[in-house]
Amino acid sequence: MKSTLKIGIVCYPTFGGSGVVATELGLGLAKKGHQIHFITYRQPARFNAFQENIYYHEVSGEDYPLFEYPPYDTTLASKMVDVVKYEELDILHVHYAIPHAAVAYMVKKILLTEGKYIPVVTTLHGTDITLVGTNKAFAPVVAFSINKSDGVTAVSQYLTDATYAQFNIEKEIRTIPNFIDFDRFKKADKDHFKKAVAPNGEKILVHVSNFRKVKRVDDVVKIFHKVQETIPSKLLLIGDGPDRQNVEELCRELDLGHEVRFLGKQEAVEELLAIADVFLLPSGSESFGLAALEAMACEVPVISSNIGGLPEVNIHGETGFLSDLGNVEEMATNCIKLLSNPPLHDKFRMNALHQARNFHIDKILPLYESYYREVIEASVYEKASIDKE
Ligand code: GMT
Repeated sequence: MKSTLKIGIVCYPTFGGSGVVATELGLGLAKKGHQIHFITYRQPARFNAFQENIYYHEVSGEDYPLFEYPPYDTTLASKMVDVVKYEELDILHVHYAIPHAAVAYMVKKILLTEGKYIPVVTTLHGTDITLVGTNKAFAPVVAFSINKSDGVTAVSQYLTDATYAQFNIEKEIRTIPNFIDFDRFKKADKDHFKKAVAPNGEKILVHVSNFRKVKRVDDVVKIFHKVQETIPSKLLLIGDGPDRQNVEELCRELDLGHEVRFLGKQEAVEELLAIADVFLLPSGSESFGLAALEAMACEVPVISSNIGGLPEVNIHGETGFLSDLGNVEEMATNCIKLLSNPPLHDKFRMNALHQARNFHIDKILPLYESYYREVIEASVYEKASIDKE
């Protein structure tokens, strides 16, 4: 088999975790010499500079008076067919089952009519299974398109198990965890930054998310409210989304106006993580918790819920503390325990870094590369049996 591959990556180009993982994966694979073709409706958020071996194919929305809902799936499928054919791709890797896995199946069928077999790997990220996927409006298509993918990966053992539990899955799901690029996420000296945020040496608590209900940003504020009663501190809220207005109102009610800063969507999250003392992630559902891993790589201990895949990332009593969903009292107590005990805090910082290294990009990327090769090899037999039909 060729030493480098031509890979099509389909994802949501937003700040959501699945888009971030897909983009970082593409960037990492391109550095290793693979040719990467992103197929999406907007340039992915973290792909913002020219890089060798990377191509971007924009899916344009078709507007026509008849279309109350522009048929994105159809335009995406047509673009995928076009790119697979003309760029002679070896494999398609689609991130987030809905609608990408179903569209990939259609693409496969279209290409088969021209005698080309394109293997498809689907990566499940979380809400495509746990929240959206279980919705009756999507469920049959999700199960079908997972079963029709040539390869399926999930970003945590929890998500693999949850997928088997929720759907009738005939395929082997390979767990390949999310990863971290240590060239980017690392502890850095940002003292000037720290002084601007916490001029009197206050502790800095950070939360990053897309402010959806599932992230429970109101719990973040409630935890902080308790912490700042004991420890002078500031809270940085990074990201934006539907719940932001409610969270802002809660901050006003609790009179936290001067202690909480809403920073909105930020490209350089690592610069803010570099000044953080604790990261808060009390989510109601989290298949992995990439934001927590990014914090840990910057030596920031994590206070989180014990939901979903979070215990695979954040180790209770070592890299941070985990609590039952909604137990803001305990989360605040654990946060105070850490922040008021510098030797313990330092130990947790080092443990967090150590644990993050288990998810080093150099360890995880080869897992994807060998999985692609496995899937491509198996698909040769698949194609041969179809040719015989
Ligand atoms: O939850 C989000 O913020 C976005 C969502 C996505 O798919 O874009 O994130 C999911 O995928 C991430 C990357 O694999 C995981 O780190 C998140 O835990 C997961 N979110 C949920 O399961 C709620």
